[in-house]
Amino acid sequence: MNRRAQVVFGLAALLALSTLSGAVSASEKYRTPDEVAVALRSLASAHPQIAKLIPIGKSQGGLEIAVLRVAAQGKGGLDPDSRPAAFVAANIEGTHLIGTEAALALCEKLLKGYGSDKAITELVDFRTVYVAPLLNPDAAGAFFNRPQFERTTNARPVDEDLDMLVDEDGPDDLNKDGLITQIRVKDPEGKWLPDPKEPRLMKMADPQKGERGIYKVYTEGLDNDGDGEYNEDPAGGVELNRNFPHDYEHNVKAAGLYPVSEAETLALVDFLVNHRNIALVLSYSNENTILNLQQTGQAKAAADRVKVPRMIATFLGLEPDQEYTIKEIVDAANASGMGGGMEITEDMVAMFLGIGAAVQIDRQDMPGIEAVQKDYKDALKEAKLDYPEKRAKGVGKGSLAAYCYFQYGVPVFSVDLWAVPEPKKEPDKDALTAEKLKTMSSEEFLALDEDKINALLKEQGAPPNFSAGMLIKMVKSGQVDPKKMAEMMEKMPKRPGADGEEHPDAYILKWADAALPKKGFIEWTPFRHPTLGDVEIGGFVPYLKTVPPPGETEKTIAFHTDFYIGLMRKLPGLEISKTEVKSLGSELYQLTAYFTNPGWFPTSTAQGRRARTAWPITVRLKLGNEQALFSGRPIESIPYLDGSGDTKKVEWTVKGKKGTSVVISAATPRLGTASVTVVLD
Ligand SMILES: [Ca+2]
Ligand SMILES: [Ca+2]
Ligand SMILES: [Ca+2]
Ligand SMILES: [Ca+2]
Repeated sequence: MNRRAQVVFGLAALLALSTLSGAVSASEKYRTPDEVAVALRSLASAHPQIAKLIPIGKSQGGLEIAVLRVAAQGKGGLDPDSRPAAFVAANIEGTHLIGTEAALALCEKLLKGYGSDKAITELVDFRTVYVAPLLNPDAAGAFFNRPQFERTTNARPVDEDLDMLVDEDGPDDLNKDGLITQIRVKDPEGKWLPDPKEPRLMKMADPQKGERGIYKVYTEGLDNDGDGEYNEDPAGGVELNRNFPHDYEHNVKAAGLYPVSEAETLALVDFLVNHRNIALVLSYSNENTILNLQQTGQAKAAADRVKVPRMIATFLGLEPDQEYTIKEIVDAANASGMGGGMEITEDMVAMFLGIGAAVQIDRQDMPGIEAVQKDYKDALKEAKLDYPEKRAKGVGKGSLAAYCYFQYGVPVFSVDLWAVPEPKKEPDKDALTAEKLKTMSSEEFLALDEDKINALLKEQGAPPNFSAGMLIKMVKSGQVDPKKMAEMMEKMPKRPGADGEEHPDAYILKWADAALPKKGFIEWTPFRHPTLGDVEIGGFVPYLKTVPPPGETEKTIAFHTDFYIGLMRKLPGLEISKTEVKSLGSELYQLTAYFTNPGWFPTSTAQGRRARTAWPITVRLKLGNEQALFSGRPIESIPYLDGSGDTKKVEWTVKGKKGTSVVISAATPRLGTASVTVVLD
């Protein structure tokens, strides 16, 4: 080989190697939609025995959407597309770039671990994993555009302001910093004012608190079409994670014209319904449904006119036999003072009367979901992954997760992988805690500084009428001792926002200042706007809240890859675990077959059964020509098997010659078929 050939060969080998390893790792860079497509193709071609690339469609913008199937052929006697499978969805919102990287990392781990890692080998041999790393490529591509504008919509052109022009007025990078941020301009008609504690943040004025707005706030840009509105019709149209057919918001433009109106959602739903073997859906999205069990929130009223239960009707001054519109019930409820100062809404009434879409996790499914939640929280703690739990976002209306749980009828879990970290409170060693209080004598308590007691009260979210002075008096008079007081405090309901009324974005700003100085928040800077006059441009940079800085992704991706593989290993299954044959004489045999779910999840969810999208298990007994069924039925149905080895049996009495055989089978689309041949003996 001459030197030039050597160099060329070396380069080619290097290139091949970098392609095989799936290009650049997540911590270094997020991949563009094109790079994701390349990575998927190279993963599939590097592992032809167990990986198959399945293109499922194209986005509105013409970008490829693909699923990588990871499954060993033929093991377990079932075709990969008809044995229990998990579907892993990623980046349906388009802003969750870390989800795409996590899905690719999962593919790599499964493909590389096959043959060396026992748990992965077993999973790939007997189960099937479908991974869709990028479900909203149009929106995801926006991350790589300059100027950068955070976008969650696909490329469907929509006339947002109904002026017969489409996508005519998007944002403009006026200060040429490559980012679309915000404009604020002083205006007596404005509804915004700077937050008193953190004037860089803008808040809506609350007239009830005597606040008056002094600013108008816009997305950075011009009124390109001169219609008086700014950036009212940018490129892009539909938010895919609102376009699925459950609890769909028909009156929201961003949700699409009708459920599954979009190329991407249609491709995905088509894939799901044509792969009836999918028994578990796992998602990487902005939702964390493991920590936040709230489902789609509250139902929109669906029925036109309803009757009100007698007791409530009487209370509201309505006739129990008459039908009312939801609006009439809402008005009556509010007039009755039943809300105790809280406004009663249509959603509340709909929820109470049980009309509209199902929005709560079925009670029977709860224990399983809570067990996963507990495992997850324990694992997070053990991995020392600090996650701001209370910020976890629940399932959205019309979302993929809502559709898959409520209608497709399988267990669904979504994790968001990363969120802006909650600022750590400086632990003050001298600070008084409820724990310390418990061990104190009354004398020790009375020797305490009042400020310390007040700090503890604030920390515990005590009502404002509780003060140090009051507690000291109570202890002095012997009404209460410190131990009792500590117990009382622990039982006290926590007031939300007890630590003063902090702007909801204040913690994000604190974090951005520390982690990304000058790069997370653009300081408000004066700018001469052609039509708005003297304005300031500034605000949070795009993607700050959803895309973690490089270097913060590796640990959480590795953790969640393992957690999701753990969940996939819990997939339900269907086995004929035992058969018994008993001779009753006169060529009569009693047959008993035991059907077992070896998996941890039940064979179907209660919600799936309620929605009628969970198939029962069909058991068949196939007799030979010279045999006859004496008792029992040739086809039996088992509604479902619970998790963790639940077993049900079916019995028959068969008349047949000794030594002949029958075939017993059990089948359900989600779990495939199991069968066994039994000899009459
Ligand atoms: Ca328009
Ligand atoms: Ca800019
Ligand atoms: Ca305009
Ligand atoms: Ca317009």
